[in-house]
Amino acid sequence: MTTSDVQVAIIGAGFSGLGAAIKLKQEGISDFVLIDRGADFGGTWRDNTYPGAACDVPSHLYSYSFALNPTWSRSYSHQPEIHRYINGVADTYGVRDKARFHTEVTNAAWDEDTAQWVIDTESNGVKDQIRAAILVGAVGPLCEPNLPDIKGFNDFEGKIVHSARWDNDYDYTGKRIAVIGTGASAIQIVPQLGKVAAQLDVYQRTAPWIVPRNERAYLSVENWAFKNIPGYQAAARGTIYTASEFVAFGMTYAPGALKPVQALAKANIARGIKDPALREQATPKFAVGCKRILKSNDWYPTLARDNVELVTDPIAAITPTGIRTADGTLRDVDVIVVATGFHVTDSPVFERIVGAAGRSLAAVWDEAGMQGYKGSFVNGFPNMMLMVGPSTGLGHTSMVYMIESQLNYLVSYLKAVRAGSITRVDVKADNQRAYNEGIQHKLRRSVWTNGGCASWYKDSHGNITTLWPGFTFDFRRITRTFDLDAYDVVRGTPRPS
Ligand code: N01
Repeated sequence: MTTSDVQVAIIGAGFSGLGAAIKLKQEGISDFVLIDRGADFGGTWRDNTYPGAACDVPSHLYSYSFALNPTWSRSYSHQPEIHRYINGVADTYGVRDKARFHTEVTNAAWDEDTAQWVIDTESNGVKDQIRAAILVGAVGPLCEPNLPDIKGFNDFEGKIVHSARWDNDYDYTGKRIAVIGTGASAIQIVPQLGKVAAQLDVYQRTAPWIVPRNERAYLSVENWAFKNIPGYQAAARGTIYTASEFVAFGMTYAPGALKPVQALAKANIARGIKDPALREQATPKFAVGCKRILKSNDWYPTLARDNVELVTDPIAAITPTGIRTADGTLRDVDVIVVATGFHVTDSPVFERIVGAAGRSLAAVWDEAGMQGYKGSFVNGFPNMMLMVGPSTGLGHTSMVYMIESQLNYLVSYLKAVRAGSITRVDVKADNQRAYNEGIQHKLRRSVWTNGGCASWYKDSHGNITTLWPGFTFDFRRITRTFDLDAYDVVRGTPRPS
């Protein structure tokens, strides 16, 4: 095993990890490493290769402001194009040589003596250790697939595939397929499988709200304008951004303002499904916005297909040949697709990050709930900045906007560390507590709390600790400058490792 020292170690090479690498380079910091278990940049956009995978945030908003892409081919981009974009940005900004791909972080522990993070990695069976003054955790909340806890799950003798670990070599044509889940992933997969499956059973526990998806290919004249007319693309971004902030207003401050969205979604159901019984089954029973509002034109027409059955009776068990529902019906299938989401508030990654008191992030959050300060720092975990940490998620607009706000905070933090010869930074417990109380206070009147749904937005304590409540420009404002006063700080020269 070899050990190397770096100033900064970034874990995760998705949108946020890549953004962090670019900002470090621009700040003149070259002594850093970026670690990722995958084969290249892209994070969730590298891992989710299921048929129909696409973004539901408009293309021109779903990109870095410092790396605009005038050549998006569609109003909503599909996974291969976003994956290419991210890798293109990595090359343009020359950070690929900083990446260690196919490398898993098995443990990261704070060493008080040297004021460093000690990061154990494994790559193809080879163990290594990296010691870093600063750790940037950029793994993202949607990286660890959640397999459903259903009786008999391991007994199934056919093929089981999770949406985020798609098998593109398998031929799904003519197969009897079951899809468990009706979230953002499932509503993209099901219409594609519906076209090729002999029989497709869609197991729905909670019907989602789905509005039409206004997707189209850009005309060449539009791409010409995005490329050649100064400010045209920025104006497009600004328009999309402003419109989506109105939705944020409805979710946090005035849920009644979401009524037009509900009307749009109901019209979408009526347009896609003629059978009143099926229409009733597909109609959500909770307030619009409580769970992510989805976008699709082909979900409801697919449910109405002859080879598709919407199953709403609860799943009782998985058998060697299929799925048995509570009413005793067994539907035999060749393939089970589990589109059952991710370990967001209970990610196994949290168990591998060990702070100053020798306790893991998982243990700390299990006890206190998932919380941090400005989505970036966690008391007891010095010199560690999380990207897309607690209370930064969004249900309505581009996460890249939030990521760029955090990148501002990261740069400001690094400047403060450098200017003040700071070796240890830990957010004060009182500041973290007050910050989270403010967030929870705002959330009390939100649709996520009062909308009558269960969702992955909530942690094991039942608190919504994944979402940013309110306008994203407020988050941009509070992350503009690193507020050193909120932190306990140690200055001086670190002891050598
Ligand atoms: O996962 P989900 P996802 N038995 O957790 C059901 C982003 N994303 O992968 O609603 C039966 O939303 C569960 O049922 P219920 C986006 O942020 C974005 O779809 O809990 N069913 C639900 O229907 C999104 O929010 C894009 O009752 C079970 C589904 O599985 C996030 O990723 C595309 C079950 C899980 O839905 C996650 O989306 C894709 C069980 N035991 C993803 N367990 C775009 O940009 C779970 N379910 C378009």
